[in-house]
Amino acid sequence: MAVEKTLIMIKPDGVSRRLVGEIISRFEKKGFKIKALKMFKFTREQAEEFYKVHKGKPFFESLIDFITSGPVVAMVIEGDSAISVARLMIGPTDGREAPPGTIRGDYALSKRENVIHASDSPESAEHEIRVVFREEEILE
Ligand code: FUP
Repeated sequence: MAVEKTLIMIKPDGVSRRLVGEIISRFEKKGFKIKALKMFKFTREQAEEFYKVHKGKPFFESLIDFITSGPVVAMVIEGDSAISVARLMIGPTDGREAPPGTIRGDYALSKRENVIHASDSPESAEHEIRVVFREEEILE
């Protein structure tokens, strides 16, 4: 048992399709605590910092265009094994391959516009939380 924090982000397609309540509800019902929550629009600079591990990859520019195209909703959730459990809940990157029952499997039909992001490791969780939230915005 390890209590972890992870960064969840509903992407611009999820917000414009009005899936925010539905998606937050899934994480609450699973048993996670919400420790921070905000809606905002990424600047290009902030988005490039958030996704810096992908810099230089063929899809990088298109990913930055997409993630800065509208508001996102980000939250820090906390619970047992939060990082790996959240990854199971969102499903594989490509919505066409994500199994039904996962968030991408239920709501996405694209690899780029795939509704949601969740940190994939303790290192990325720490980095992503730091890019999006100030320390005082996260509850004890
Ligand atoms: P994931 O961790 O499942 O969000 O996926 P990755 O870290 O591999 O990729 C980050 C984001 O880049 C994905 F959510 C969508 C986008 N992407 C593409 O648009 N095309 C690709 O071929 C791979 C990723």
